[in-house]
Amino acid sequence: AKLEKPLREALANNRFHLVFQPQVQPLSNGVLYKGAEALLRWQDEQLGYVHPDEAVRVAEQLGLMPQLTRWVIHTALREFSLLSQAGLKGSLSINLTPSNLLDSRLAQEVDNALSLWNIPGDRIIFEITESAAIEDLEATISSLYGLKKLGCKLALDDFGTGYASLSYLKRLPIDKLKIDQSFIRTITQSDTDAHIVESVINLAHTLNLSVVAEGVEDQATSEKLIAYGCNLIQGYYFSRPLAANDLLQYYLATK
Ligand code: G
Ligand code: G
Ligand code: MN
Ligand code: NA
Repeated sequence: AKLEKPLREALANNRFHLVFQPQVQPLSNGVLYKGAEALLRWQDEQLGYVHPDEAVRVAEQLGLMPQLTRWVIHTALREFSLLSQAGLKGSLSINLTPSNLLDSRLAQEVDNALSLWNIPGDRIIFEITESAAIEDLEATISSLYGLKKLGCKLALDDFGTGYASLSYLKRLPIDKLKIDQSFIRTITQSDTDAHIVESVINLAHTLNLSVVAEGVEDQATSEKLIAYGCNLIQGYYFSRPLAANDLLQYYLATK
């Protein structure tokens, strides 16, 4: 793979960074800040911007996903700890792939990082992001319980697309559901998509899951989701992903 050498070098030389996208609860007179999702960014000297999906795909192929994820977890928790000392409240969401959950060291590493940065586990949400189907469901579930034992919350990401299916809702010990942006984007134009989203929100609430909608780009979409009872909104309408300091400014401005 042409990305092998650059990826190995980027891992060795700390060439990645993270951005943070706010998740909010819209109010009639502003927004309530609830948390942010950490998103990987890689700006390579030669290749330019490499999309995180691509970086993750190559890391999976090369068996480098444990290292990449370790970098993400440590960096995200370090930055979150500094931001929290500066006054940031709310949660931090971190993406994990199904392969991460088959790494038996994961929960121990998260535990170590939480202790190192003095972060209560219940401020962290792990988003299970599909890059492949979950293969070993028993091992995955036991790994998820390892994270839950640390107090962390779990979200099923990209719900409605690809592999993220109803059987996962039934079997995984999750707390939240993130509805994929491909459904959200069209709810103001397509009655079918609007009905699907409304039904998924109702289904989630019946199962005691809270719902995050992502990819919200305008007020009409946001208002429709709120009318449906959606708990949290993430999208460009409220904020693009931000550098750590800009996240703090965003939070302070919403207070
Ligand atoms: O900002 P956006 O283009 O960053 O993200 C694109 C995709 O990359 C999303 O599906 C997101 O889940 C994934 N992604 C972003 N950051 C990470 C990360 O740190 N780990 C994993 N596994 N996926 C990530
Ligand atoms: O991990 P996940 O698949 O949830 O990744 C979130 C992705 O969605 C990131 O790539 C983020 O940059 C992107 N994103 C978040 N909000 C919006 C939005 O309002 N519009 C678009 N086009 N992308 C968004
Ligand atoms: Mn995500
Ligand atoms: Na998603």
